[in-house]
Amino acid sequence: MAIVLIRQDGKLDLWKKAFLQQYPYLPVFHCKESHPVEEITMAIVWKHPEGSLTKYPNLKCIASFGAGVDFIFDDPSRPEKVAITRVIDTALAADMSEYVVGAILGYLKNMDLYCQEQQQNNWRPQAYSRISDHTVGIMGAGTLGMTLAQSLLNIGFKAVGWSRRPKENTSIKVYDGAAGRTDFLNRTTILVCLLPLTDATKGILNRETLSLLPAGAYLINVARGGHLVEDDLIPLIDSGRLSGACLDVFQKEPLPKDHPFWTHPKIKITPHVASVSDPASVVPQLVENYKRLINKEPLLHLVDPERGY
Ligand code: NDP
Ligand code: OXD
Repeated sequence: MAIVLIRQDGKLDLWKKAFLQQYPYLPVFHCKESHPVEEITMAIVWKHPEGSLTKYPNLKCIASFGAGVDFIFDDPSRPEKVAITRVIDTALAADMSEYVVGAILGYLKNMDLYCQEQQQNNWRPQAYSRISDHTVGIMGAGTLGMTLAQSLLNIGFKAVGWSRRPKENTSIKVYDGAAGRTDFLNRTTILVCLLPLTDATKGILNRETLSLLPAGAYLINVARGGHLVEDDLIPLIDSGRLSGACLDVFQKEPLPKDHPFWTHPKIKITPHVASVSDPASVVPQLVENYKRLINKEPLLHLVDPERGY
């Protein structure tokens, strides 16, 4: 039994080193070195090349390096009966909260505008808003969403959430399903998308749904680019329906150089860095699942293939 690491972002050596630092005798290979394909039982993947999983006849688990698994379902050649797992990690959740809280506070205090003004030596004070003026709506009240909810409550924000299934005993009100979506959006002045990308959530941030927000609401998308109908965003901002957006994820990444989002003054862009799996923090749970495979024990953080997350 052995592990193969598959990713294309130049971080293969870094991850392999992290595994071996913590588990020096682990049979872990990266996909660009010679490795025994018949022995591979676990493939740990991040945006792997389509078709790259087909060469492992004894694969038992496809593990995402991150929280999302949409790119695994997107590979039509993935062996369908193989278990899929994802990362659930307190550091990943804390990082996401820090990013979103930072983006929200920057928005309240016009920080982006002042960055632009500074480029032209302009001294032009603007009205700002306060934490008490806003209700943050967390679309996707799951692992990351509920951690964010707590961070927001800690600093005095009102927050609401939205999930697929009803939830009880939560720190914030969580609306659910299609029936709860309109009420959720009607109350939300800052919308944070933290949904998984599935058939049900693709394109969910569109002209119709975003128009259910109060006029002047702000959008933060830190989930996946496929949630946003990109052509709908700029007209909504230019008409004043939305006051702006902070986007960390895009339909095509890297965002093409000629994309209109780059130059829009009310769109803030970051390069898919809201929260990045930290090898030191995440390696133990990946190795725990490898040991569980060996011992034929139930895997942690299994993804439901029917739900797609
Ligand atoms: P979870 O699976 O823990 O939470 C997902 C939430 O979305 C759940 O509350 C779930 O509802 C809800 N949901 C799913 N489908 C629907 C639907 N059709 N309608 C309403 N609600 C729905 O995921 P995580 O919180 O761990 O991660 C969320 C996403 O964040 C990841 O899938 C990934 O795409 C993205 N991400 C982005 C990062 C970045 O750097 N930009 C970093 C890490 C993650 P229910 O509770 O009922 O199941
Ligand atoms: C993830 C991500 O899903 O980094 O973990 O986007």
